[in-house]
Amino acid sequence: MMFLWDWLTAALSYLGLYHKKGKLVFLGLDNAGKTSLLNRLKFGTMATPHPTGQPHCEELQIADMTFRTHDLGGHKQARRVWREYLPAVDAVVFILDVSDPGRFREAQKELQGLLKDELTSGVPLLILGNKIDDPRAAGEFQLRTAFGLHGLTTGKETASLPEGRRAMELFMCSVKEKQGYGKAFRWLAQHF
Ligand SMILES: Nc1nc2c(ncn2[C@@H]2O[C@H](COP(=O)(O)OP(=O)(O)O)[C@@H](O)[C@H]2O)c(=O)[nH]1
Ligand SMILES: [Mg+2]
Repeated sequence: MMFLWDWLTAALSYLGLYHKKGKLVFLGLDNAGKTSLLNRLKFGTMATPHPTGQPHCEELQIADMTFRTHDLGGHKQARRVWREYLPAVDAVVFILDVSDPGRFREAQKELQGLLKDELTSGVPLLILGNKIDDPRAAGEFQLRTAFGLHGLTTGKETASLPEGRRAMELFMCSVKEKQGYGKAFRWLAQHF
């Protein structure tokens, strides 16, 4: 038990979430890497997170932090489900598969919908460009262009935000190679 607790504490500390309380939701198209990321948070294992009874939704709780995933795109039903959960979230993580430019348009549509959503208009938004280990991966600048992020993001280093702006930033990562998301979550943790 002690060992497990140490693991939990270490994992949350790494992400800047130790002693934090809140609900995070991971959104993105299917295949973006949401389930893989959730599993990584669960001590880097491939253990299966808690099924929620919804086919495209999973939940993981560590101490006072709750992490939840929802697949976007396609199904209207799925959209209703995550919107019902959204009013209660403290931060949103939007995950993109950077190795699949064929789905950038579809992903961008979902991101636009999210950016326009009044339910989460003030909530910090972390955009993760996942799968940078893949040889086909788009670069960060290319991704910012494809997703219209130039001038929208608020800075990787700054904790203080311009008046009235929501915290928003893009970080590149590889869940597979355990790269990039630690820094990204530490950025996010400053903002809720
Ligand atoms: N190359 C690579 N593949 C990844 C990475 N993260 C996830 N995957 C793979 O992408 C596929 C979809 O991942 P999954 O977590 O199920 O995506 P979800 O549908 O968003 O939950 C799986 O085959 C993963 O192994 C990554 O960082 N790099
Ligand atoms: Mg999944």
